[in-house]
Amino acid sequence: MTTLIRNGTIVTADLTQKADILIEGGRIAAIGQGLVGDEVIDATGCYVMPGGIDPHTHLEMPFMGTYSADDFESGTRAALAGGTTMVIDFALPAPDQSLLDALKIWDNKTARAHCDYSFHMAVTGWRQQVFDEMAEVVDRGITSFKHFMAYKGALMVNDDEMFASFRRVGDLGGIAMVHAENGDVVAELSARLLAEGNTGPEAHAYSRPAQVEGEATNRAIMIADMAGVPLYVVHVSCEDSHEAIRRARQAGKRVWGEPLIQHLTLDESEYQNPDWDHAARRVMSPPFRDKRHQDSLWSGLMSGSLSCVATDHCAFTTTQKRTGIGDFTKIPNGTGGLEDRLPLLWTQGVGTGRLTPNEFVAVASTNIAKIMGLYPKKGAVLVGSDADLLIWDPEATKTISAGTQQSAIDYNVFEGLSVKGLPRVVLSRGSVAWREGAVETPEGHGEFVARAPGQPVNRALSEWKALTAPRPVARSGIPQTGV
Ligand code: DUC
Ligand code: ZN
Ligand code: ZN
Ligand code: ZN
Repeated sequence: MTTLIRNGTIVTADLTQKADILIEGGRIAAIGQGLVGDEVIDATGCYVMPGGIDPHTHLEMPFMGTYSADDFESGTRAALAGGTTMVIDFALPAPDQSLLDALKIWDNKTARAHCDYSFHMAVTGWRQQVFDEMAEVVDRGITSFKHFMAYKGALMVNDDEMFASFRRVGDLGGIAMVHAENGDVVAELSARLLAEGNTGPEAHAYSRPAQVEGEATNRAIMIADMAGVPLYVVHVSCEDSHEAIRRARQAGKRVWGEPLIQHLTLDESEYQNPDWDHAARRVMSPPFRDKRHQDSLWSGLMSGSLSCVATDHCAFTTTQKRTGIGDFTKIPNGTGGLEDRLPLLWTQGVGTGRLTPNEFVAVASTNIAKIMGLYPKKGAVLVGSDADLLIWDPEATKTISAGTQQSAIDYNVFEGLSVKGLPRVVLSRGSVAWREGAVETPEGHGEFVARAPGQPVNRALSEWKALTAPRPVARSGIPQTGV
């Protein structure tokens, strides 16, 4: 049984061409003219692109006394409805928990996934067991390790822990990831705001100014450089952080930045809305910023200093958000976006001329696949690649609304925004996964995708060489210190 996608224009990160695609056994078998297949999907008037990859989701995540409301069933259903054919979620051990035990728990969450998935592993505490287990985690195809520089007293790691973990990740050929906010300063500002009687959701934004993100991003970059590890900075929301990433990249460091569709679309005025629910539903970390920061993120995507667009999809219902009434620090942090990422990015990026269709594919899929070790299985339209494909109608429109979304929550932070550019048909490993408003892949169709580590990189740091070089020995035979 073969499937033929006919009459479309294939758009990849580096090429636009009119050609048909033949699919067999879940993979792309041929690309060309005059191909013949059993089942034919007509893509007239559409672009055919690699499926979106969301490198940053939190499905059924235990967080701030509750669980995020979308699980791997509703989350992957939302993903497919918006053209995303793979998500990378976070296995999140408690600070004293075994990484492998946490992985077992996250594996068990995925039984009903509608699309493929992978994991990053979070490092929330540092000890010998964690060091030892990291090798096994890499052997199981999880090659990226996330570190929280915020959430003091819960998930946060200190610099000594981060440095040790980064070195281990580097030695294993993995990628270090950071949530870059200065957790000590956030905790201090939060306590002060509460003491002054600022309990509402707008204080959440005041407690996490752009400087806490800029400082932490700079610090993580320097620590990664000393540790000899590539660094991926999640949810870059401001110029302060983007500037640090730009500078690092210019200096030849392997650092990547990931803005979210939320920060590219919404701004801090959302927190001034007099409706408590409206503002609290938009509480996430980092918070939304002003237009200057938004412009910086768009320019980063356009120039290549920022590499990927994600969602950090971590959805909470209004009831869950209301546990923070009277204390903004108890509002579960997080927003949704899985279903809306690609249509919004297309509308605001390609629709405005800020991104070409090829650049859209790069930041929504291909760059992510390359950085995360998935390419060319994912993120590509090549013979042999998984047939995770979008038949994208650039003329289709809709108004985003909670009433028609797949997500399990009762609102949508993008409510009322119009988009132009939507998936008409979505394929997951050759199976129709979304067509005419319905998800078609069965629950359990989604498979874990193992990733291979890369070569250890970033070893050119001259200071590091000096630190590790044999130390000169004094005449007494005692090694000199302090060199
Ligand atoms: N930020 C959020 O808003 N939610 C989940 C975790 C995070 O870092
Ligand atoms: Zn985060
Ligand atoms: Zn996150
Ligand atoms: Zn389902």
